[in-house]
Amino acid sequence: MKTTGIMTKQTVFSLPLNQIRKDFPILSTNVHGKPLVYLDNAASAQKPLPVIDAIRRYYLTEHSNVHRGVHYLSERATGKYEAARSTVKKFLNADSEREIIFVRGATEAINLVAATFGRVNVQAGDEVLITELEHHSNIVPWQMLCEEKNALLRVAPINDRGEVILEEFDRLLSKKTKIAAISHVSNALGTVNPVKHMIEMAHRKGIPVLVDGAQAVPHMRIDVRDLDADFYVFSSHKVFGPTGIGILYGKAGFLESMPPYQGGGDMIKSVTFEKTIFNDLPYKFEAGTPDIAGAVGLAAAIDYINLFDWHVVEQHEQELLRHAQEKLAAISGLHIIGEAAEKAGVVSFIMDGIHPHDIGTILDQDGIAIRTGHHCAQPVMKRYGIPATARASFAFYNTREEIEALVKGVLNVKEIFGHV
Ligand code: 7TS
Repeated sequence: MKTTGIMTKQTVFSLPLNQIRKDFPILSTNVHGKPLVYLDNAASAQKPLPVIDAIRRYYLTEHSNVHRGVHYLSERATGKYEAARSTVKKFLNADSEREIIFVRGATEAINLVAATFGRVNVQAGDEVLITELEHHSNIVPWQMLCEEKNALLRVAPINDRGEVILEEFDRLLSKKTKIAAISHVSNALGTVNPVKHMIEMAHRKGIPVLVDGAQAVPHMRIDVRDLDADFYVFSSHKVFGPTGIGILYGKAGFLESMPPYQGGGDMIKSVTFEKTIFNDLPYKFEAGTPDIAGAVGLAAAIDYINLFDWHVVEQHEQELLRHAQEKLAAISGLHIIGEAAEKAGVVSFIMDGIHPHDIGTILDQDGIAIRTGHHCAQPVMKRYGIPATARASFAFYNTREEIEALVKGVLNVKEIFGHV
């Protein structure tokens, strides 16, 4: 199959959306006889042809196991896998490939840090600090750790707009805090946290910080050295790459001091029944055969998004967000949940007398895909006293016309429920 290669390096001031959308064939499909309007990008983004083709090409011509054989294909697969690591290293502006660990996704990355760094550093009476707007995957692993260790999980609250109250965050960073784990962008509200500032606050007290970047990486360029993040995690599938793979970035000093997460092949230097010598970074944390094709696909996704000028992407997404918020907020009986000054890619809303699931089901009949529910952020729902929201989430390939379709669809929902 030929890669379209439609996109070339962009130096334009607005996104060539028609061209871009051709790179994502699924966006041109019909759902229930209507053109698909895909606004569930926070759950998972769609994949451009260069990603699909890279995976296909890998299995057609390059596949074997990595780091094992002396033969041609094994060396080829190893080369591709390690080249993908270099691509990720450059993408995050990390210091070294040793700091880039391939994992299954953001969830596994956080579990890894909780189970290794946490197991060694958190003891009875210590504290772990998170915020009130975390996804369950940045709550539950820490809760499990704290229960096991008899430690305390502390939570920095948010205000009514959905912003972390920074004075509270600072106050809760105490002598007992062993790590702070904070999301960069909230999946339920779209709030962009001032993570650089929050990391500075923690570092002033000598506390390391893990940043959950699952919802940030698709919307902004990340520089882990500029942020000075100690750990930064994200999932490939939200950034236009394949499912089943993601990244744990960690500063080498921390990763070196941490015990392995899983034991098995590749993470060892030598094994006897008496003693195992663990491998060097990053392999110490990559037990077993990794998702090689996934790494190849993720690198292709990064190469693809690197074609764009990210100022232009951010401007376009902010314009979509502004437009959607303005139009939706004007509908009587509709309430936007999450009105932070800094937001990215997400509009969560509720409607008087209509359950979010009904909103989602009716929109689906119009070909419009949104997510409804608690978005794996039940504490956020609790904070607002609601069980669920309807959530539209955007990617750079979405258009103003799709926002219009959403607004029209929502007005139709109102009409069906007789709230005209
Ligand atoms: N952290 C945040 C902020 C997320 O939004 C998600 C997934 C995760 C972590 C977990 O990522 P995973 O790839 O390991 O599952 N968020 C969503 C969502 O908003 N809708 O579906 C998944």
